[in-house]
Amino acid sequence: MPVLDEQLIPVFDEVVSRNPGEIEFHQAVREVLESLGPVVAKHPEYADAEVIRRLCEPERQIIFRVPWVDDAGRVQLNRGFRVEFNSALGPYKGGLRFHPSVYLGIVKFLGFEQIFKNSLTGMPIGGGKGGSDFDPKGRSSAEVMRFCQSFMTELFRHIGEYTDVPAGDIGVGGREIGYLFGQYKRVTNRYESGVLTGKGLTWGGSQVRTEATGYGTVFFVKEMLTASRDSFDGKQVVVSGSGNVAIYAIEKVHQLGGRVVACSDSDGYVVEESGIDLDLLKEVKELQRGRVSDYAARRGSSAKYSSKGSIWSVPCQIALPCATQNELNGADAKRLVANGCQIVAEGANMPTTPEATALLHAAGVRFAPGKAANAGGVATSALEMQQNASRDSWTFEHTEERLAKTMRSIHHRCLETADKYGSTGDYVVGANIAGFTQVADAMLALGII
Ligand code: NDP
Ligand code: 2IT
Repeated sequence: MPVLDEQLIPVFDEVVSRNPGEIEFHQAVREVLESLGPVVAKHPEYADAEVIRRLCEPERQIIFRVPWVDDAGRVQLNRGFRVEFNSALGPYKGGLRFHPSVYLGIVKFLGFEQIFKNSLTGMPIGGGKGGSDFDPKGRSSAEVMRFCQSFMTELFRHIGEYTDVPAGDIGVGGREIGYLFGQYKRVTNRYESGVLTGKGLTWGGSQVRTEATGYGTVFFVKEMLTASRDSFDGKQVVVSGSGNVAIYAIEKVHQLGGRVVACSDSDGYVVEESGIDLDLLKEVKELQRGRVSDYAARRGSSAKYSSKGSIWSVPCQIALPCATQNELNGADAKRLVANGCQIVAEGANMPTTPEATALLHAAGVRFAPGKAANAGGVATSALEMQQNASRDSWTFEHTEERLAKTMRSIHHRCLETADKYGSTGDYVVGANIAGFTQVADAMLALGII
């Protein structure tokens, strides 16, 4: 495991003691701090102004009650969160996650990651994240609507196009953004398009936002392949998850000539040597809100479904974890290495455990961290904000080209920065340092706030 620079040990210890039990937040902070040794050595001004300690403390954390009534007339209760982490570069920006596992530690890890990711995009957006322990699974659309309306009835007072701009994440897609935007509009009496991103195309949304995270991850891998004079042509790819990020990662891999042979959900995974049938997967997941097992049943004997074991035992040259945090562990990394995997790129946020990351690194597998590889989603959200601000809308082609250009630029910045700080080819170091220095310099310029 990488070690922490001596100067940064007390900073990390303070994060652990001030945020007890928030293990995902500790993990995300540690992973960034591990890269910053050479930066603090070169730039004493950051320590003088306590930039890193301030960066690890959210600017504001909001926790609120979300009561709602289910279809049977019973009162239900959930907890809502919005962590406004850092606004040095722009209004807080980051998604909302609705999943039973959500608690403050998850929201803080995601908000912390978001600061550096948003900085890497080069767009004027700060970092934040929110969500709820609400479980949308098995709930009717009417229940989801009532939950979203209750959630926004409190959240509205904290957000705004110049303050904080939420979007989707796990469990929050176009349907939920619609209900949230509707309630925001109702309680504020303002058609403030720029307050949320991921909106529908007929009411202020941007082309390509739905596809952006998955497409962007694959564009990033394309840059990695191009750097070694290689391409997706004929490559076997495994994508975990089957939600928004996974579906559009699969689509772009197929468009670029690769073959995705497996995908998953939290119940199991499906393997299909001839390639996942994306039209059917979209129908099952997006239209019917079904499961990967339903997809497998519809495909018959060409697909093998398994509810046991790990998707990472499926041989591939490229692995794209696109489901959730810590879904790829040490044992999985060993399997990937043994099967000849060459590239792992994180479509999800922090899906690879620290042990797995270290094993992949030691084995020479090229590894793209989420804050670089999945930044295409939030970058396209920033393009949505631009279009809203100018009351304009761009074509699919133009927006996709902007996304591709952003991913090229992030890839370039990662490699250039890694090289400058003596870790040539290390995307983790490059992403962390490039993301950090831009925010840190802004924080220095803005004074002790
Ligand atoms: P979705 O809700 O659309 O899909 C999530 C997928 O991950 C589902 O297949 C789900 O399976 C699976 N999953 C979720 N939680 C778990 C779990 N605890 N164990 C196993 N599988 C799980 O979410 P997204 O596709 O939007 O998000 C996926 C990842 O990408 C997240 O890490 C998110 O933070 C990240 N991300 C998303 C962006 C976006 O724009 N949406 C942008 C950047 C990153 P099941 O249905 O069984 O729960
Ligand atoms: O993790 C992420 O970058 C997102 N969920 C998207 C955030 C956004 O504001 O588009």
